[in-house]
Amino acid sequence: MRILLATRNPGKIAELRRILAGFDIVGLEEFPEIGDVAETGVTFEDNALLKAREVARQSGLPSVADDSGLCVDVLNGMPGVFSARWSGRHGDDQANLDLLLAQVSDVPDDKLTAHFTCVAALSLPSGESRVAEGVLPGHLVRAPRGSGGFGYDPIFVPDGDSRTTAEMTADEKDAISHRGRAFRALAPIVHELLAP
Ligand code: ITT
Repeated sequence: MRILLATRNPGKIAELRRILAGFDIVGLEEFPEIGDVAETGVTFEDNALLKAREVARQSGLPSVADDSGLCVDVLNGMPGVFSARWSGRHGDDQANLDLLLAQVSDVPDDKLTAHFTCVAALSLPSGESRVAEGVLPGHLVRAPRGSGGFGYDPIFVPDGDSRTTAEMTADEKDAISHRGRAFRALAPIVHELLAP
């Protein structure tokens, strides 16, 4: 059974292939006619469903999409769904991270709690949809460390570890990450809805 993952990010495609072994996972690079779906929702679930539904409608294939971000407690959960464009420059990881650090510069270290969240959505061409969530709790550090990962990884330390997620190998991060957790929670739902 073919499943379309609504992303052009090869890392996400590889991760979902590992978790949904047995399914034929393809990415949007095989569907150049499908353009980017605007993430206009106000929650991770809104955006994941928007993308999964639109891509399933256009492709005629069961489709999976995810939306994720970093939620900082003293900023009332921001940048949240705006994580990729917090600085106003979409996808500029360095600018987004610099702005966030500036915004928490006066906050005591023990108040720098935060979590990554990911919502993964599965939509069928019929319109039926299901979602699953993954969360990774932790705290922020002011001095970026590590060169792995992307986005806010150099300033995020998960609970139970002293390393930032940028100091972990890809496998170590996948095993605990919000995205890994959301995709693994979605796997039984995919099997239930799509297994022959
Ligand atoms: P798609 O094309 O697949 O939609 P995207 O760039 O919009 O990918 P996400 O929705 O997955 O990326 O993530 C939104 C932002 O949240 C991302 O640009 C980062 O700033 C942040 N983020 C999400 N997951 C992260 C992670 O595992 N490590 C660090 N930052 C992350």
